[in-house]
Amino acid sequence: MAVLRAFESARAKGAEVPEVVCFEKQDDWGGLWKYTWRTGTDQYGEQVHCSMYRYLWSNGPKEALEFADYSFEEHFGRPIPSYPPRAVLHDYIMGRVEKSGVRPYVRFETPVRWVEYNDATEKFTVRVKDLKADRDYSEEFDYVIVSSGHFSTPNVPSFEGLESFPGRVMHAHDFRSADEFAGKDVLMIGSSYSAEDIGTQCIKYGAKSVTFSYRSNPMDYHWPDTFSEKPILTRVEGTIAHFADGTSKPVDAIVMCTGYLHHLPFLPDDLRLKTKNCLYPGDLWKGVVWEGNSKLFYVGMQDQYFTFNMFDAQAWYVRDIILGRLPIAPAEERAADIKSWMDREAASTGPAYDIDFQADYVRELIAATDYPFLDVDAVAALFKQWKHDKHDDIMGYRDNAYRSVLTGTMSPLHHTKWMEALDDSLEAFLAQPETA
Ligand code: NA7
Repeated sequence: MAVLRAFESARAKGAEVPEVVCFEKQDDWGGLWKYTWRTGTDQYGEQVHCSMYRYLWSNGPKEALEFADYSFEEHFGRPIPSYPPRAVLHDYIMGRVEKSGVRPYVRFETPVRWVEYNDATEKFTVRVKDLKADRDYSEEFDYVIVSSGHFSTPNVPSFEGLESFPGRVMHAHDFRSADEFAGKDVLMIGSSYSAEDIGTQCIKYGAKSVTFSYRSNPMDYHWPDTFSEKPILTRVEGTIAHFADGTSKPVDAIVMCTGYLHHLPFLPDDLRLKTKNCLYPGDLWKGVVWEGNSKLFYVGMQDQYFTFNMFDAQAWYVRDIILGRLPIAPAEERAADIKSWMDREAASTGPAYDIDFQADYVRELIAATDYPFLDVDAVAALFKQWKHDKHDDIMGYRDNAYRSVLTGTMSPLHHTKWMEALDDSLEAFLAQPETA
């Protein structure tokens, strides 16, 4: 959507833009933000993209993800609180893209099956499947931009004894509703965003206890007594989970919050990005141009502090390369640039460092195009404040309010504390009195 918007913005300013086709597997746009109850495969046998769950509220302040050219205030007609539930963020994203009129460029229910580059014609052949018509077809393109996300295909490890565990075992990707865990002792494997969010949510909706099992480091928040952190799970015997420190605990269910794979089965080896979830995947100059073929681009493949606005910054950058407005640097320069970013990431000292790293990256991209001004430093400061607020109160940080870096407006407090706000609908959230 960011790429479509980027081209549309150039067109609106009088640029001649090429024909753009967007192939989308789902039946509507919204990517991960498009919720479905489905898990596993969909009605066509395709892998379900959605990793979202009911009751998901933004885990970062909305002021940090605002599009530079479309404020939340503009969309909702008034200031709204800082941590909206999924439906509200979805509405915001949709509002902006619907307004831009780019829907005709998207072929829905059309997953890409294979992409091939032909050296002789210097074109890509893209083979897709029209799911509704049950028909395969191919088309040729000068450029390909991979924007299929990387928080959709679950990374699912295994642990001894799971075969005979009597309770539910699932990955966060398939988690939909915390209600099923009410009254239960739940074990979360992992110590990142999914573990933290699904764990806190399970307690919010009545789980008896949540145990986190970490591979590298505990999260070390000030957890209420219903939570505990254990080192890695070593085995399961019946309902008893055993951990690396020799302790054990009976559990009713296990949720693997073990992250996602960059799964791009429609690309051959020489075009396929292979990376773990990190801030600067290798082989991508400026984080977007494929080193093996500079007519192939990737948008949004990084781990993210900056999200929507980083995708925009990348989309505008890619657009300008395609429009011939930005040059591709010579190979040696590109390699040195990639290396310097990767070295810098490797020297990370923690979240504040990583936030500054991504802020610098986004700033560099924005400076090269006509993307509207975004106060990247102010956004970085917000992220640091957010980290601080989480550290202070992991169960209550969503009750804070922040100032929009776009409009300067201070967000109102939500009418109900997050722990007590059990209805995550757009209507319930927006029932906010304007004077709150
Ligand atoms: P992340 O942020 O990629 O984190 C994955 C977590 O899973 C992390 O704590 C890993 O431990 C852990 N992990 C991965 N493999 C294993 C195995 N084999 N055993 C135990 N633990 C493992 O994914 P999330 O789903 O939490 O967040 C994804 C995005 O969602 C996030 O960026 C936000 O934008 C929202 P590690 O610390 O690497 O040892």
